[in-house]
Amino acid sequence: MIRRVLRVAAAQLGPISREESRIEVVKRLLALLDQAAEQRADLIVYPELALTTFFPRWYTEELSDHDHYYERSMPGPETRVLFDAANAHGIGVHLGYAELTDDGHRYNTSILVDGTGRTVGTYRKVHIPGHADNEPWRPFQHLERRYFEESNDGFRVWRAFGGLVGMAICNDRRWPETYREMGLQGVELILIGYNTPLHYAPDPAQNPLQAFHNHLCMQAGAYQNGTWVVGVAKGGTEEGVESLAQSAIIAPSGQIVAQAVTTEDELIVANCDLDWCRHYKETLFDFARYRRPEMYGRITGQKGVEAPS
Ligand code: CDT
Repeated sequence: MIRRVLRVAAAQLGPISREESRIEVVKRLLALLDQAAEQRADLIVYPELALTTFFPRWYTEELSDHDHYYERSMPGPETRVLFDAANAHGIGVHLGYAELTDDGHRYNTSILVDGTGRTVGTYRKVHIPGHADNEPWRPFQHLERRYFEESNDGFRVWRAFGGLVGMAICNDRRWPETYREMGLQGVELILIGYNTPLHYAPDPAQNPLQAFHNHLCMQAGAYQNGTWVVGVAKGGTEEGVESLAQSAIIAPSGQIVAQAVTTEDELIVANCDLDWCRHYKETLFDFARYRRPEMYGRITGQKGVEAPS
């Protein structure tokens, strides 16, 4: 039997400063792409909001004051060179960016393009963390709820790279529903970019656990759905804010098979055998045999906690 082995490169980024131009950032992405080509990767996975600094940390009265951080098309004028270069190498690309639509909607988005240059799909972040109003008491803000809408597109899975591929973005990775929605579509590879500050203002007791929680949720999501998960950070100290690195490629067993060791631009590569997923999907997590959806009504029927009286 021919095994479906996809060679995946997770392209972690170090910080992007406020002054850095798109063209300068794309040069960094191209350098990582060159490494991915040298290592014969089939797919390169860049993180969330990979083209700019993490601008939701700054409050502006007018949303439009941050418009220069958004892309109006993808590929766009400054990013086309990246997709052309990837296509020349026959490498697929996953890239996170801020999307501003023609009719004025703002999404935290990722695109997946295959090795022939075909757009497989786009994903718009479902779980938008942080806050929408100015909260100057914080050492830095997390205004994603001001600058991005919650997407209602849901979690799709696409046939690509010889398998079944889905996407999620950063905070999505903390929610089991994210993985299960895709698990129920047979997903074999989930691509996730993240920007995770080490300081969590609402409960700093969580600060030392950031790295643990990052891997905990992605490893659990991989194992419980029998899928590969690729988590890719923009880490390091960006505009004074320290963010988690530790990008990881996780097998359907839940084991980490490759992990970044720096907080800078760094490529890690792993051979992802998509047929390994069957070991879990056809045994312990044989959904059709063992799941009890009739017992899980609250999961979709209820939003917040309703404690018994
Ligand atoms: N980018 C993103 O979603 N970051 C959040 C930070 C915590 S909420 C302030 C995360 O879940 O990692």
